[in-house]
Amino acid sequence: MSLVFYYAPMSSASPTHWVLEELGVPYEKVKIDLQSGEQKQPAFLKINPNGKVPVLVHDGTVIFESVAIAIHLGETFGVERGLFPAPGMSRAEAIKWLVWCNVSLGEAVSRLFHNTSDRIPAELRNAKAGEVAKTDIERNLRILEEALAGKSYLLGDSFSIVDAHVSAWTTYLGFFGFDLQPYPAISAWAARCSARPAAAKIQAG
Ligand SMILES: N[C@@H](CCC(=O)N[C@@H](CS)C(=O)NCC(=O)O)C(=O)O
Repeated sequence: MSLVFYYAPMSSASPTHWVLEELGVPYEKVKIDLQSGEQKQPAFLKINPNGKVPVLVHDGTVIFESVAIAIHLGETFGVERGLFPAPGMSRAEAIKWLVWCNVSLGEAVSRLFHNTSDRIPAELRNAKAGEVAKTDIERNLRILEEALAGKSYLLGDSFSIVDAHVSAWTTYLGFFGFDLQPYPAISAWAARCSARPAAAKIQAG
């Protein structure tokens, strides 16, 4: 079995990185230098025509899109390790939160980044669009807060790779200076998740 993970530290690849570490499966890491534009070079585009990380190559099959990778890893390695639900309603909930994270929360975070980060050329940024993105993130955080109220983890009492994937995104929000204090259930859950040994390995890059 072969798993090759193309990534960049502190990027959209971090949720995948965390999931791989939680699963404890052997994998090869290949760091892509986003600053130098390695992701747009022909060698990488041959692997992922989108020119983005993360990418996972599993026994020669290329999987891009971090949420697709999380679902695949969960189904393939997570069930037997108690880190992803077997098919059924709980599996449906797992997929719901993973997809929500990228399509709803993540999309707003990406808009915030593209309209406010100084890594984006000033002429491409729009302060008003950045404000709208911030409001959308706050609305999504209220949804997450409600889902976590009275629960230790997103799917109930036990940690799953869904928590790793989603809390990697809330950690990323912290780098934007987003204050999670007004969301006590998210703050407590995020602290539980980031205390896991796998989380420290992600920070190390
Ligand atoms: N929807 C994709 C987003 C991937 C993505 O935006 N990756 C960024 C890293 S933060 C990237 O590789 N950007 C490089 C570029 O666009 O040139 C996913 O979830 O995998």
